Amino acid sequence: MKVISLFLLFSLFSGLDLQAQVIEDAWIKKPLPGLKMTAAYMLIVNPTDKELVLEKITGPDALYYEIHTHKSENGIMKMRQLKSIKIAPKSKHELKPMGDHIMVMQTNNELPNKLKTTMTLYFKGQKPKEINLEVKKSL
Ligand SMILES: [Cu+2]
Repeated sequence: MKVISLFLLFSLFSGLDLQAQVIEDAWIKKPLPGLKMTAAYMLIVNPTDKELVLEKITGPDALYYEIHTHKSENGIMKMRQLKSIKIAPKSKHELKPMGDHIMVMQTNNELPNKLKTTMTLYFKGQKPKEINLEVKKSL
């Protein structure tokens, strides 16, 4: 019995440790009138000793979410889809306009009227993490 409770305690602790990533300043751009897509940005902080891998995003505002980056091709900035975003141990990764971002596709009609919304981030090997985002106009 003692062994089992110790084991439970240990898994509880390691579970907390795995959830140690921090999301700061998350926001989603209010879709422009008539447009059914937009993008979301945030700072992902990884204070742990292990690499963080963001693999998937879901949310209530759109049919699907993709991870994108911008790449210059012949002097023209183009968006490219990525399979994941890796955040090295003890480092930060900023999703920002003209950089890596979360593409929000086939948005619903409610999103432009919201002030706040949510998304669920799926990091490899971790429990899904729900985050809050501000809905705001482009800077
Ligand atoms: Cu994009």
